[in-house]
Amino acid sequence: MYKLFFLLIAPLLIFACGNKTAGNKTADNNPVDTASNNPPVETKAPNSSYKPAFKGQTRAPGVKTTTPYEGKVLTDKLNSPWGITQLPDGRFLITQKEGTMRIATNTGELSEPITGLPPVVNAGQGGLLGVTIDPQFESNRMVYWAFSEKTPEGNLTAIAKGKLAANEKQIENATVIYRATPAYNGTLHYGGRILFDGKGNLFISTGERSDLQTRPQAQLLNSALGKVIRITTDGKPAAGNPFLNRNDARPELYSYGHRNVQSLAIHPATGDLWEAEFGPRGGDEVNRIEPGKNYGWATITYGIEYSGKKVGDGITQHEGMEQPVYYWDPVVSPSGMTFYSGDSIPEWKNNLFIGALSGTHIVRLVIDNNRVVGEERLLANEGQRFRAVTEGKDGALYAVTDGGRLYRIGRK
Ligand SMILES: [Ca+2]
Repeated sequence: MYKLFFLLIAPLLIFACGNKTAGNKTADNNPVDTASNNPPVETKAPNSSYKPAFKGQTRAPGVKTTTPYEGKVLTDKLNSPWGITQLPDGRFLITQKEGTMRIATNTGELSEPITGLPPVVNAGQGGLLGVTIDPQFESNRMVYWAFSEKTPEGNLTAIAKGKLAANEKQIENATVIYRATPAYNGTLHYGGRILFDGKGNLFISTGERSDLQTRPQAQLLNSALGKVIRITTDGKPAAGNPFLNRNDARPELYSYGHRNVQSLAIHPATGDLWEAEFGPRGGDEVNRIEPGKNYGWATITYGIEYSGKKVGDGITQHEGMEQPVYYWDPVVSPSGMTFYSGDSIPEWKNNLFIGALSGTHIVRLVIDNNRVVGEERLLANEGQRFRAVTEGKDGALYAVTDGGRLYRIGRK
């Protein structure tokens, strides 16, 4: 009761006193900013002593969802799910790391595993990864997915497409349309998200394969490692890609300088592509992706090596390299994400929701003018590694976890 009194009366008192503390000035103008004095959700010490490039780039003020909501476990019978996308009829198509897909109803009934996909390297961070469906799925039943493929030269992130059979038991005519070369003998940092760009092309994300040997390729335009890539549904470079006219660059590249991108989403109001990527020890990032730009890894980072040493020269800013919109130190390990475009929980509109693996929660970021102005942790008591989040047509969020759960997070 006292708190409520304080919230109602304090702004009046400040106003009446002529407000010498101007920091909270916008509080009455924008409901998003009412929490700008709240402490950040992160309370642990950072690994590095790096300073953010601008206010709010890390440890934004904590916010709290006010609409009553609940996270309900619909099933716990999935086997290491990785990607999730909604079908036109409201059910969900979900990949399992082992190399199969399942269909789940929005009450949690699961189909038998869907087979017929090319073999995957189900080891380390590899396996069957992200999935999306064709914008014309209702007429063509086409599905697109990312996976770890074994080749004679090593493993790589590959993209394939195929038709979901009428009986929903197989993928028919599975065809690999793109390979993010070079291959490498390792099982880490495959990236692996995939989504349509709104113009009929596919955005896909890769990783730099983790080792010091392959890491520099994130900066190289003649390598597909550590990139966001844009291709047609036939695997060709998309029209309008930023490096189409350069001899020294691969035409499928869209942005570069990434470490390991497991999150891609398009902002429902601006149409911009956003991504999140894993940092090393500290330095997980959220970026707004513009074509042709360099996102800095491994020249700039807010993280340090797992050994505790600095990465490269230990710098966080460099001419010609983009600053992350937001970063975490310590890490949360951001995997699949989505923007919320529904009306069911009004304060979530255009917020970004990210599955956190080591963080074992769902990150909610309130974004205003391409900056993060609030952060909340959802379902932090569940103890689950959240692998991916998508939005349902019913205005709820649906999330899968490494432990095999499918959650519905919606209005109570
Ligand atoms: Ca970066």
